[in-house]
Amino acid sequence: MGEPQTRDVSNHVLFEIATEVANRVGGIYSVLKSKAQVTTAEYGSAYTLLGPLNRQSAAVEVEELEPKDPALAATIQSMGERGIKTLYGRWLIDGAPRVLLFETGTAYNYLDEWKGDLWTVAGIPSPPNDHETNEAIVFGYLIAWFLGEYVHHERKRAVIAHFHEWLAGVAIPLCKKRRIDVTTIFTTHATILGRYLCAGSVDFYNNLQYFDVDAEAGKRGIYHRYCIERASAHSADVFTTVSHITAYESEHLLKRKPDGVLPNGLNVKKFSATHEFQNLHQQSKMRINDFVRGHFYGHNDFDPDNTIYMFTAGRYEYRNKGVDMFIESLARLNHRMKSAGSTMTVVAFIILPAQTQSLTVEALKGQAVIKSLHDTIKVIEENVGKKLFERSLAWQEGQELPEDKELLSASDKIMLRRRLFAMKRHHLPPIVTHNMVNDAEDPVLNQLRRCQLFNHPSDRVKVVFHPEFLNSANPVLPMDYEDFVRGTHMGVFASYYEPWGYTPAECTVMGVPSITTNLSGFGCYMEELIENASDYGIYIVDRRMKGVDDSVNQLADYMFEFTKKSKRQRINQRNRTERLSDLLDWKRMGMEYVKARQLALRRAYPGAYEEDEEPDFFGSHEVKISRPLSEPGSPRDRSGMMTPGDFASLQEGLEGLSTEDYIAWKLPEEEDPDDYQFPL
Ligand code: G6P
Ligand code: 1S3
Repeated sequence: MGEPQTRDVSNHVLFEIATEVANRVGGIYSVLKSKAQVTTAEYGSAYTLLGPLNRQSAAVEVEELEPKDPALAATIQSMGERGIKTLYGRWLIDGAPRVLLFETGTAYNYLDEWKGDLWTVAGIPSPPNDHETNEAIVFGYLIAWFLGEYVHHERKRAVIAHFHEWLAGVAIPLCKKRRIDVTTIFTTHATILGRYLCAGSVDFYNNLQYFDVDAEAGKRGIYHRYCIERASAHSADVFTTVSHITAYESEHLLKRKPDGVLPNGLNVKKFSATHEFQNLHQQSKMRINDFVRGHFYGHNDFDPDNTIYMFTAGRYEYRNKGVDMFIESLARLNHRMKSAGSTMTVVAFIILPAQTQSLTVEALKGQAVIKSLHDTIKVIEENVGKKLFERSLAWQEGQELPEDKELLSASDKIMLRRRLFAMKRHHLPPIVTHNMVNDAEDPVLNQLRRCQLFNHPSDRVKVVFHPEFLNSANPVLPMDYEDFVRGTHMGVFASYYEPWGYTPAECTVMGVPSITTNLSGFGCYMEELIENASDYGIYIVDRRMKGVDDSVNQLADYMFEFTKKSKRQRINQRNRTERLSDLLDWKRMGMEYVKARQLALRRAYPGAYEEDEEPDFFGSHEVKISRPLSEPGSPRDRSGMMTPGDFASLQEGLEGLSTEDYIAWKLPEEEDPDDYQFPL
């Protein structure tokens, strides 16, 4: 590197590079967006996110600004003079971080030259028609270009470039080869090969160390992508993943043991009292009730008060996200509830975006007939009210009280009868809300059919497949995802391949119990951290040591036991679940990012630190959260706090850094539900 010892490490600059900056695609967008607040609090204007420009989403998410940092302004200007268009501005989210977005289209004239160069300097091939890879190459070369120019203009401060995922990783080997004076971190949120292998029918975890990685990538036509990911992992100063399970996978598939684990946090908004989120649950549940009444019109023979709403949601990766296991377990749950004569009903929602043509007429009709029933009853209510008032005014002592029968006029009765007739249905309530592009081959629909989950009146488990993400402008289920989650009773995420898993974590901070597996990063984290996690509404299905059939039964058991809880027990459990939310707050999880950055600086600028030896940033601790106060104590209880990185190797020795906020976390006091009033 040019002048390694001269840069100021304590007053450094941070760039975070990803393809999902101000551009929602998947999990990385959630990571960057929710983390922005803690990172801007730490860095202020020394933090900038770099990403490709997607004009459509930038138009609503980014407010354009003039760069104040002279090095940044000079770099943008010089790239601009060579035809590269950029957008610099503030991302309009909590924390309002600065972003610099590159219009990759303005650099495509360099594509062939850069592809050739990538082969020469890193031995990475690139086939002609892989658009995603072409984008990754152009973006990577633009980032390397940017960083090279930036450190030429910024001579004093050290620069950390933190890259997320292979799609943003091409610049890392380039930084190494060109000896650009920056220190790099690469965080992988999954491995390409792992995702592909798991989606097939291999016994992934038992064979991890035996895969012939090049051959497997070649067979799947992803060798070039795999090369980019592997080169990113190997050329970065610090290599990290989002969980221990993905660390293990990376070690075997990418052949570099990660330096540490940077788990995903959330921007937790705490309520001053627990009953506030309980009230929100009730309000949202009422809105789900409205949908259910419409969807099941003519078959509303189950009592909303004895109904449990469960759901799964995520990217449509049928096997990886465990949707196969969820449906099979629902079938077994249905059988058990029927055999046990349960009076409860479970409505299970499957929310996975798939290719659809439109909402079905039946789904729209369901909401429409209920709305007109509602409207008619309102008119009748008014008529009856008016009549009752008039009769009451004319009432004399000694007369009979007004009779209910007289209150309903003949025309009211006809109106009502019409609405009731409109609700007659000669077929079962549908299992899907949309017309699917590939109905006959859709894996979810086919499995629901195979398991005969058809919403029959005798079924205790009803299903609704909503193949589109939720939003409040949807005419059938008009709710945003967050409101929907709050209104449900339980999230079920039976993942087989899940490096972290935001969905159960989001449930936790909203106080909604969830089921996850010990193959998900989140599940492993919670299992390590909490004794009797199920008391806290965190159920973990064993998909490691059990056969598939046993795991399915365990999942069905968890759900069945949950249906047996009383309302009071559910309320208590939600309170406990919500108390775990601080555990997932970026204020705590962000500590691992701090450690990774410290390690990156030490590796690039060892001369700037007094001790020669690299401290064990990710050291290990033996601490566990004990069971809830309202559960009987256990002599095995351990107490104290940790973050997932503590199970691996970045911890300790962070001079001048207070770990208080992150480490000395204690469970908040349990609020007794008797202390507040709620209608049971
Ligand atoms: C919250 C509300 C209560 C409501 C309860 C329903 O706790 O504050 O008013 O009775 O939710 O719980 P459930 O599990 O039946 O949806
Ligand atoms: C990945 O997104 P996915 O749903 O494809 O990254 C997410 C953010 O780190 C992570 O939560 C998830 O498990 C991964 O799988």
